[in-house]
Amino acid sequence: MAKRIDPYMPTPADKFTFGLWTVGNPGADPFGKATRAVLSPAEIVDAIGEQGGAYGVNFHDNDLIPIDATPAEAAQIKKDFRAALRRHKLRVPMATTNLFSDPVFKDGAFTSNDAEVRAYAIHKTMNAMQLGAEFGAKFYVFWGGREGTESDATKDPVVATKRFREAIDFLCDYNKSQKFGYKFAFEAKPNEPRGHMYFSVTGSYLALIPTLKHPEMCGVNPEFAHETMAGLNFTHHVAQALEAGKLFHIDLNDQEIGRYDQDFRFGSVNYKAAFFLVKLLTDYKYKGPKHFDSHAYRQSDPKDVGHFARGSMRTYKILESKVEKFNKNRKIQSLLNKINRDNAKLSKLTRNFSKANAKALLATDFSREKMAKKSLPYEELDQLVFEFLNGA
Ligand code: GLT
Ligand code: MN
Ligand code: MN
Repeated sequence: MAKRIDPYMPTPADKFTFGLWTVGNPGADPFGKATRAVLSPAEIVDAIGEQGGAYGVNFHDNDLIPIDATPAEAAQIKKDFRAALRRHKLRVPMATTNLFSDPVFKDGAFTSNDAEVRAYAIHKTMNAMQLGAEFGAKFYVFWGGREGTESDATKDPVVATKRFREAIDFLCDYNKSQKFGYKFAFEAKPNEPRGHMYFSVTGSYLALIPTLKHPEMCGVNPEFAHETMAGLNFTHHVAQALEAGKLFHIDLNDQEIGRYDQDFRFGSVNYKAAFFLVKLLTDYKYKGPKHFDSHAYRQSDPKDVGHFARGSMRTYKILESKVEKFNKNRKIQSLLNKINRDNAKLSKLTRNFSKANAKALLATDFSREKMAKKSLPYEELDQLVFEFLNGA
């Protein structure tokens, strides 16, 4: 009997990636110790590779090389890591710097009030960029984990913005001078670990980028949990980045609004929000890596961590196949057609300003009452979405 092919089996073409800190997360939290063994980078690569279908593994400098490793230790770790990547045909698409764990960054890195700390943060990033480049990384993520305040008495937010820009401009030029070929991707977060983080939403970075020295080198890495923890609609933020040509990378996970920083498995909390995100990425042909920045529940043993990793990829694939069906669903599409009413004559007038268009528009007679009476059967549409997603 022929084997049935699993339609949801991921392949490297899906560009699913995991961070060393995600599958390798040992389950510690602010209230309790680790519940799983700490794995070496090579062991984490094995755990990811064993699931099959992943594209790559990302790291912070210190996920791979501990901050106080000797040169000999570093060389051995790199050797083992490289061998594991080869074993599983995994690559390193993205690298980043840990600018948040060490006590030196207790009050920020690029925005610290201390010029010595700011310089050290840039120096650490330069070395981390070198490390990522050794493994072929082409995306470089900046998550400002400690950039922010608890009390606004402590820092001037305008000065902080200028300091952040200065650091990025320096590093963009360094990227050029070393010919690393990185694309920088900024990741926003509203809070945790700081009380108030600078650049709290993706749009904050979209506004910063045009003010940089090398805006073409810079884009964003939005994370599902981050806008969501502030109660915002993540998909809308991603859409704005996409539309601006700035969606370089994306972090997929899940989060309940109003709770602690959960980093749950993608799609585990809000199925509907996950579906509309996958729909956006599919409809607009997002081609960058899809990084699962999440970790298994604290209760999970290593086998269950495998379910977490496989589940993350399967969920995406399942939602992607739903998108295709959604876009072909006759009832849904005919409703959408009804709702989107074209008017070629008026659109021609408003597309571009000209004195003639302005005059014609002012002379147009609009009936507010008639317009307001046009039906918008959104209840019908949203119920169809529910029934479609739940297979009724
Ligand atoms: C950290 C954070 C993530 C960032 C990582 C990159 S580290 O786990 O919670 O959102 O993407 O620095
Ligand atoms: Mn997160
Ligand atoms: Mn992230």
